Amino acid sequence: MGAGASQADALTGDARAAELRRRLLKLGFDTVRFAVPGELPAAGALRAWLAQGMHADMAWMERSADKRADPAGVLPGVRSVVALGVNYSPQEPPVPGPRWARYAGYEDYHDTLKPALVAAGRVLEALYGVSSEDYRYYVDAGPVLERAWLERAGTGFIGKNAMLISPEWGNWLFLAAILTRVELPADPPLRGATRGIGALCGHCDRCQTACPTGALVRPGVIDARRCVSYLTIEHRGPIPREWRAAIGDKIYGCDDCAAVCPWNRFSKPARSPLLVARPECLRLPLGEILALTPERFAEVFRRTPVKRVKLAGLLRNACVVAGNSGDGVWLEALVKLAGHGEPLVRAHAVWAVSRLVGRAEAGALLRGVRAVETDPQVLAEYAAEGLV
Ligand code: B12
Repeated sequence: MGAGASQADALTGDARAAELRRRLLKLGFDTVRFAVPGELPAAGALRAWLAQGMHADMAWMERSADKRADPAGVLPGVRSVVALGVNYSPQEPPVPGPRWARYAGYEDYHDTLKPALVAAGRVLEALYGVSSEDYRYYVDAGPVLERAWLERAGTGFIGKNAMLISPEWGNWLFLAAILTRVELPADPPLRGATRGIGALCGHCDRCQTACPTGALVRPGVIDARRCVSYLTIEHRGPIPREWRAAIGDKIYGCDDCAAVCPWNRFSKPARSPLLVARPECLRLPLGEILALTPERFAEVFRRTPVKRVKLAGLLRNACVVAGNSGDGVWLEALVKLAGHGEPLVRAHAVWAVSRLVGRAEAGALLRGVRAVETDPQVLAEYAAEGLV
């Protein structure tokens, strides 16, 4: 660690940490707390989770497991974790139409939080006389068990829904962490939080009951292979047929296990300047989504997290939602999508048409596109629907 003269040489340890907290809050984080690294129970849970294949196709979770389990593997000599959260509880009630994960109503938090993390690093440098070598910041994408660190720092506790739940903000916090070689005074964990997963949930198990696919296989443990969030966002290929009906009207991500949590009664409307609301994306009617062109997709979802699934992924999800709607009004658009350029979209459109009208009518509606279909994945979908 560099011994450069710091801006706050006059401040003693605790006063300097208080000044750090004050400046980070001023940057737009809603909660700023400190933890001391050490063995995390979650590290063992992570290994068991990976060993059971619950990470689905997220192979990067395996590759980064050692670092996630031990932050010293990320930053040798790490002495503190700065645990940060940004409240994103939306001010507007959800609109009718396809359902989106709430975080999709903001510009991508990875991008909008990053400048504040850069600035936070500068604050550390100024207050402690360290260099940029002495810290690493992450939001979501780094090899860091963010929930576990925020639990250790006392921001909240890990609930039966696996979420970091804050008594002050409920479930709606984006998390970020700074690992640093600076020694900071640790904040205490919440009373009772460390007694184990869901210790502060009591007898409540609304999240486990609410999960449409039974993905919360044990309290605090998500099997990503059946989590709607994974299936509609992270997963690239066709959505396994067994889960499509349960996805219902969810077009991107799922908040069910978080939304039913009684601790949300403490949530407050988001007001951080680090969030850029984009509620208009969430108001797009299903008919417009089914008809999206690459240009329109890029325009509407520019800078939002939705760009991650790309147009084909969103159309795939939209077909599932339309198929589950029970509403024949979408048939025309779906038949058109059964002739789309992407096999992924064609396959889901075939499923949706068949689900809406049954085998005989679907066969008639799809006859034209079926006659020219050559892709094995799409042909398999026709076969599975008995439309050979
Ligand atoms: C991979 C990932 C996913 C995967 C897998 C989910 C999962 N549970 O791991 C998928 C794609 C399914 C997913 C979904 C979602 N995610 Co996500 N995801 C991540 C990511 C990148 C890594 C998580 C990870 O390490 N998983 C491995 C498992 C083992 O860890 P875990 O569930 O997080 O952790 C807990 C258990 O192991 C448990 N645990 C701890 N000790 C013990 C001990 C025992 C004995 C047991 C049994 C368990 C246990 O606590 C561990 C953490 O401390 C993090 C960002 C990050 N870098 O941390 C975001 C993150 C966890 N996701 C986030 C969000 C918002 C979501 C969604 C709500 C998005 C949406 N609306 O669709 C859903 C919610 C699903 C859920 N209830 O977990 C937020 C959570 C915010 C919060 N307040 O908790 C994070 C922190 C991103 C961020 N920076 O804000 N996610």
